[in-house]
Amino acid sequence: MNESDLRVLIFIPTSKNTQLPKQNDEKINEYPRMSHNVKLANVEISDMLRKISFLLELDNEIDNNKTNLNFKNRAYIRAADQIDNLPLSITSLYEERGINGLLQIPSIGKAISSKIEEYIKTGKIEYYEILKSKYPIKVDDFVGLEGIGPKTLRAIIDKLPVRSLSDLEKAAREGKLNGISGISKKKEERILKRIELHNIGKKRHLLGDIYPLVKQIEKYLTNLENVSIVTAVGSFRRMRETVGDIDFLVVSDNPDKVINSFVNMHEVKEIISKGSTKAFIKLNNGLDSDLLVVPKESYGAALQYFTGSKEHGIALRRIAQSNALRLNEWGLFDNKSDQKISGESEEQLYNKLGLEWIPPELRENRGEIEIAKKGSKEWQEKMKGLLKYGDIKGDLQVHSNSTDGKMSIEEMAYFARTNFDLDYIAITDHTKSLRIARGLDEQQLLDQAHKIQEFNDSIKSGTFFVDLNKHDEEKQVNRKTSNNERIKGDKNLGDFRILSSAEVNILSDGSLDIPNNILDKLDIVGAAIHTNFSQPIEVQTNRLIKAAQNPSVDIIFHPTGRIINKRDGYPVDIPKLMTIAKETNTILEIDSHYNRLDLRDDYIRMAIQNDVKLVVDSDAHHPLHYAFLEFGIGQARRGWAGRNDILNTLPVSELLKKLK
Ligand code: DGT
Ligand code: CA
Ligand code: CA
Ligand code: ZN
Repeated sequence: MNESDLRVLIFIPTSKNTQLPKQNDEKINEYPRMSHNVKLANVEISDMLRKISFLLELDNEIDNNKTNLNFKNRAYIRAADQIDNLPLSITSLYEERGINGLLQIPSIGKAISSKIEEYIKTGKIEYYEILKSKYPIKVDDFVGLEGIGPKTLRAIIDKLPVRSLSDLEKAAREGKLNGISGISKKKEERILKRIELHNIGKKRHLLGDIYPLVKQIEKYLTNLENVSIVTAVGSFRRMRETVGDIDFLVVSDNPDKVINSFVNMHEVKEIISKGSTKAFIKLNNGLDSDLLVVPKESYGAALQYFTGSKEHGIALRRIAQSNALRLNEWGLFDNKSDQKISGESEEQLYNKLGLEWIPPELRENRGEIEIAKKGSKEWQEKMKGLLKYGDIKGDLQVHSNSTDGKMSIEEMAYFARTNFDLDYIAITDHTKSLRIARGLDEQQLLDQAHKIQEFNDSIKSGTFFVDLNKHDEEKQVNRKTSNNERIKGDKNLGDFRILSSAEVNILSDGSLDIPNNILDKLDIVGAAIHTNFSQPIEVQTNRLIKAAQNPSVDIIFHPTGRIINKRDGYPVDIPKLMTIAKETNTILEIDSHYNRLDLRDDYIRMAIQNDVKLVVDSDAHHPLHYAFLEFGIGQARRGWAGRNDILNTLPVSELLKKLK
């Protein structure tokens, strides 16, 4: 994808609370336009590609031309990974730009784009149907099931009548897998454990997976006649890392019409129920969705009720009760007179209950209600200092195409500056022991640091962004949307800084794969565990402690190594890690990639209570991924993080002073 295309496509999620991320150019940041209906979600498309890859691999076992097939199924996985990481709607992209739009997505070539086109147009892919007809299994059940790949499954289905996940679970419980193609008793147990984890995971969707779809539906509802306000509420508004179902609240004086439009969206698979003010549907991607339509005078009460959490709501009701009031989704009522005393404004509703307004991310009944007493100085201070969505000034985990990133350092810098308004980024390519990512060795790291120094010089002298922009301008001649004005008008371009850095690999014994004398030549150093996950908790904790005690290590990246719904991460003694981090002045990262969100919210809170410093990074492998910062900030807020707790809210010079 080239820069000019990217700039038009790029999408920054809009904040639900307080400050919007700084958005200067409506055109660029606008969510891709939606037609009259909501269509295929990105996850549906990527799921389909994964299913094709899975079946190809099942088939692979008997195919002679193995190399070719391996190449092919990996191409589908790569395409699916890209799609999962794109914070913009593929269907909208296709509607706006046709097959050429699809071809701009990295890792999507002719063959795959035409299959995506077929899927969008017809809801089917012939190629998949043919593959599927060869195997009588429920493909959906097995794709993405960690630990039981196509190869194992093929061995199983050739021997046993296993067709679905529950068949497999049953066979594992009965000990029937043991013995098939090298499946040990231990592996059988592991398979069973994986199935259990998978069953839990299936029910909840990753926030980042559904984010674009939710925004799309929000927009669709907003554009309806008779609709004045639309808010996506529930766990989505609270920025929970996973979402069970998605709840929409709409203000309208014509609920019938809104409900009919809602249940008739193209994206709807099934109408579960439909009343005069509520509807409940199932979407094509398996996500359930609730809609509540209220009149304006009930908006605040409904917003409060429907945002939850349930526990927070129950606590508020108790407060209401003890004051002879009654709280429900229509308003706050006086028991005696039956008069409504609040309803339209959420803030007023909190006030009438003797509380200050509480940001949605904090509404989990984890102590917020006790502190948020009306007029409480402690609360007011906390809220004034609470991390906001525009507060992150620099991104300290950014990958370039020197390793597994998709774009050059220059491009990553350019988009960080022009589209995300960041003041600095650290280039944190992987190091040599991480072979799958073609990690850098000592010399390559030093060369990269040298190159970065030169970039910084040209940023200072004012040539860096100008050259990039010129290059971009040439490509844009025929394009209607040009945002050169804004870039020219931006006085601060020369203030940008690229930090030399690395994501150094922590080895099994806690040592690093790059010596300190090299690391000390970099501006900032992050370290992370990527290998050897299955060691006992003491071993893993000691690895991290040793890394933290290393004077060259500034940050521990994604400290627990989890992938939400996929793997738990390695076991870590978190309180101990916190203590050591504090003692050694080591920063812990909040990795914003929505499948990591690591540290998670409750650990963030724990870190803050222990005075451990944190940073919020995107872990970008592509400029679009800077948008993920939103999710990391959301988790930080859920952990009650203040600006002061998050070091990359500081200007770069001050940040560097805070390092070891
Ligand atoms: P989810 O969907 O599991 O990610 O979590 P939520 O919080 O979105 O929960 P959901 O969709 O079941 O309900 C949306 C909100 O509606 C919830 O956050 C609070 C409110 N709510 C639902 N059920 C109850 C209830 O039984 N009592 C009270 N007080 N509120 C409820
Ligand atoms: Ca929900
Ligand atoms: Ca719900
Ligand atoms: Zn990493």
